[in-house]
Amino acid sequence: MNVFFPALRDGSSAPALRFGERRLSYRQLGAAAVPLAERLGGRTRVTVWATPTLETSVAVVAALLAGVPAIPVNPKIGASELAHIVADSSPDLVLAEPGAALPEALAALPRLDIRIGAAEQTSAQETDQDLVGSGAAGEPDPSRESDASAPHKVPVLPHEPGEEAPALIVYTSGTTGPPKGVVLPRRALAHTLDALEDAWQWTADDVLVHALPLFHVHGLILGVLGPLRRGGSLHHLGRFTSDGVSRGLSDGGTMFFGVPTMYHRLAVEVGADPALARALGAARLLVSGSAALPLTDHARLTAACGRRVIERYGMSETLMNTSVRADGPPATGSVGVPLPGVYLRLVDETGEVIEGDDGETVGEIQVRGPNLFVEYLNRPDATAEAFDGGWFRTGDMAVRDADGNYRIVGRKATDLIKSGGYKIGAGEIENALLAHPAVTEAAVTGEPDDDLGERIVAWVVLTPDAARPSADELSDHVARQLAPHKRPRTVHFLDSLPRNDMGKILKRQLGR
Ligand code: MLC
Ligand code: AMP
Repeated sequence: MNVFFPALRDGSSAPALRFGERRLSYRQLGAAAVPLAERLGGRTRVTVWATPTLETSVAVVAALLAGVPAIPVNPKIGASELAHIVADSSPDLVLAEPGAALPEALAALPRLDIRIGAAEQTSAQETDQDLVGSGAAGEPDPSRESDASAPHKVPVLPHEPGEEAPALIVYTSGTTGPPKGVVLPRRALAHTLDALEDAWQWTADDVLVHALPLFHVHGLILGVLGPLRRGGSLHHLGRFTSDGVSRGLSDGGTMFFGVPTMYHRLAVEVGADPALARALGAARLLVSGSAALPLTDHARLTAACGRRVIERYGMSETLMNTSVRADGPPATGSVGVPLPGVYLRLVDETGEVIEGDDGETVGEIQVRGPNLFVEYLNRPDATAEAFDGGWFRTGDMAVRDADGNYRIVGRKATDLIKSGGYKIGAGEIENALLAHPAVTEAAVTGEPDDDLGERIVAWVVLTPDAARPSADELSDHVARQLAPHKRPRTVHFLDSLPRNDMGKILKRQLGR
């Protein structure tokens, strides 16, 4: 039988999830997620208001058990991006933690609160500590209790769906237009997590520490579903601080996952913080992903704590493709070798496959394997365009060395920006700026930034006679329409944008 989380079936009192001081054992997680999964039966798609909480984790586990695709949504999402996601995915329910104030587009949908408290369906044999589910407010929260003395009770899991059933729909930015919904089947999730078990020797004894958001692949699939599939545990820090990482790793953490911006901040602070250096040095594995980690940060961290950070390379559409192996050579500065079962090739601009491994010839990475998504929701055109036969075109440019390691050297599209590990399309920000009444022309670029990797920069021409907005006002406008991490960090006001004879904006000339 197809069981996504074997440890849930055992229903042990081993720790599964910890957010701050709130914790759930596998038994408690099963007792929360199984009744919820039963209530989700028959739904087509559910939106999850993806705060970094136990509730979000329980909701996604329940949706997986029920075979109902879940759409995790950034709780800081702006109005127009949310309107697009709701219209595109037409969810029939929203799952949220009790008390969460939902924006209009979600408040209009049927809502189910994820309560981690005493269950509605109680039985005479159950003690308070057994009662974890979508119950009434004000009842004891077992996530704050010890599970050690609770009687052993194996939850009855529903029959889980087949491998190709869609599990998650994750929205990701493209170069133009609004974000696309990436439909990820259970097969892709299971394959990626099991390939990482092999590459990282990830076991039930591992305690993963991280502070990633739960509405993208990195934090949700690797960071929550990963430990739960292994029978290990997650300690989520709520928000990223170097202090939190130091404390989390000193308190039993064995692995840390972060984006390069987090590692950069750790690298800046670790030299003057011996406790942080000790904590990082004692971790079994430090993994960076979602963007490139500069060699200077690698070097600073290794010098201060004696450990190497390993990089893995993935994408919303492909989940994980490659990794530096925990049991392999360090390969610092590369994203390592293909994961088991995943095939990569490099293709030059004429469409020819590059056969050599000279570490110098640059080509686009194309990927094939069970880790791939099914389609972009409602976008057969975009899905067809993304594939070259059975190979997915990543748009990432790389070289391959004689040991089979891939090194990413750039991106095909200049209109995709990676800032803080988030992928952001220049086009969606330009459209948001153009929707402001004072803006008549807009161009957006990504400029190098030590902390964020790339910083969003806007170049705007104002409508004659309109009241002149400040840079902050335009930046806030984008944050309100899209999301705070999509706000331009700098806004330049110009009299006109440089264009070629066809009227196309010459972005490379901006700022020169
Ligand atoms: C910034 N802020 C401003 C501002 N500039 N507010 C007003 N005016 C301005 N001019 C706000 C920001 O919006 C943010 O608000 C806050 O100030 C702090 O900004 P920051 O310091 O720049 O960023 P920070 O919030 O500290 O976040 C850094 C970070 C974050 C690294 C913690 O970027 C992050 O969590 N990144 C993870 C991205 C991720 O998970 N990517 C995975 C994608 S999956 P507020 O309100 O937001 O706090 C993928 C596949 C794969 O890529 O391979 O993994
Ligand atoms: P997303 O669409 O948000 O899932 O982002 C996927 C993109 O992140 C990839 O196409 C790469 O450009 C980038 N990426 C992910 N991991 C790495 C890495 N380790 N090094 C460089 N780029 C990365």
